Amino acid sequence: MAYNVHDIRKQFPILNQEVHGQPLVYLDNAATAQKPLAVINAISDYYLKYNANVHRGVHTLSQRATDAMESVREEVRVHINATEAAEIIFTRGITDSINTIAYGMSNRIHQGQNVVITAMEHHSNIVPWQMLCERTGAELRHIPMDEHGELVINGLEDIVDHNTAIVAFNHISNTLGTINPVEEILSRSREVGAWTLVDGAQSGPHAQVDVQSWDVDFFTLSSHKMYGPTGLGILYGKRERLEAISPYQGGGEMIATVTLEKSTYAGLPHKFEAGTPHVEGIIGFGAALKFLNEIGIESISAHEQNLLEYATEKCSKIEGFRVIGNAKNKASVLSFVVDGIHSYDLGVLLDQQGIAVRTGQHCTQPIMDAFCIQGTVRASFAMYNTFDEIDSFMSALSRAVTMLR
Ligand code: 7TS
Repeated sequence: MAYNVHDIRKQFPILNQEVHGQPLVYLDNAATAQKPLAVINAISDYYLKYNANVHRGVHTLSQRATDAMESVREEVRVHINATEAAEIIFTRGITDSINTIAYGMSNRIHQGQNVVITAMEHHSNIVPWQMLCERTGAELRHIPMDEHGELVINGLEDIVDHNTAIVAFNHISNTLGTINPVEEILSRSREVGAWTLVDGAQSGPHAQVDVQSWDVDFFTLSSHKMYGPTGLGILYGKRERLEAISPYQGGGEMIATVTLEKSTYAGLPHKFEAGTPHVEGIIGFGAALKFLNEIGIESISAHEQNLLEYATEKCSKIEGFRVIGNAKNKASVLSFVVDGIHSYDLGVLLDQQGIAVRTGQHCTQPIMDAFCIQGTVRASFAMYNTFDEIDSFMSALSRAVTMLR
């Protein structure tokens, strides 16, 4: 079936509005994507018909809420091809997922070992590992990148060695759009027996991932970047890995027995899900996943690639325009600077013309340092963006540049 962006847009009522008297052009999708009616309706249906706490009530509404939530766990399992639903943990987001693993590994790692990340991680995949290294005396290493924003993996054998406890890296960079060579990095990590974690924050809406074919230990997704609700992350972990680490939050529902002196933990997935979960979020995410899969991630990604190529070519006509991140293998993120103009000023003038972009460091300060810049303007595309919107963005950008020069 042909990709029909106009039909898709009808599912996102928020897009149909004016900002500062101009039609909204939403190009901040790498920060968070808009939500289709299917997600909004699923959440409202839950609150209108079966709101209840889960896993605790004998009553009908609680059963319905529990069934709805657990069926999403199974849908996620199918989506990423995990072996069993118990390997799918609901967290608060990517940040929470990574902290869960970094904290959980505290008593498995010691001085003399190392943790490997890359030069292009989001702060949420840097700081938790720095904290782990501070606690344990382990060394933090990184895989460097070149001037195109591609990882330099020819020195991988020296960086990932027999003392590497875990290698944690993103599939797609939120700032550069680079699609990283996941399989090469995983393969080297396996060779030395290191654990692996892939941050799929930016790949969730753009790429289909099969965790078994990757043979990755941990993989994490963010609901709100996949057209689902905020406050929900997915943490996949191989059973034997999840069983080997400790939970970092204690509380209700994650226990088997509790006395005033001592507690024992529940099995997977509950061991990592202390407290009342984000039931509405999980139900909304189930609807988002269904919506995404009905359109098809491959079709969406092909559409976004066309938008990226079109926008990149158009932008190059603006004097002083420089793309930050021109990897050969790149997703639909266009980060750029315009010489002599602060990214924040461009962002404000774009907003005045109805264009929503993100400006600044994008929680990736080390990338800014590597490119010797203070920040970028970032336009990131989603399934509902159109070529006409790119034209509006380009006209608005030209106008902003003229005003600021
Ligand atoms: N990892 C990557 C690659 C990300 O892009 C983000 C969020 C995170 C981790 C953190 O996800 P969270 O859901 O826990 O916040 N990235 C962005 C962004 O690029 N603009 O706003 C949030």
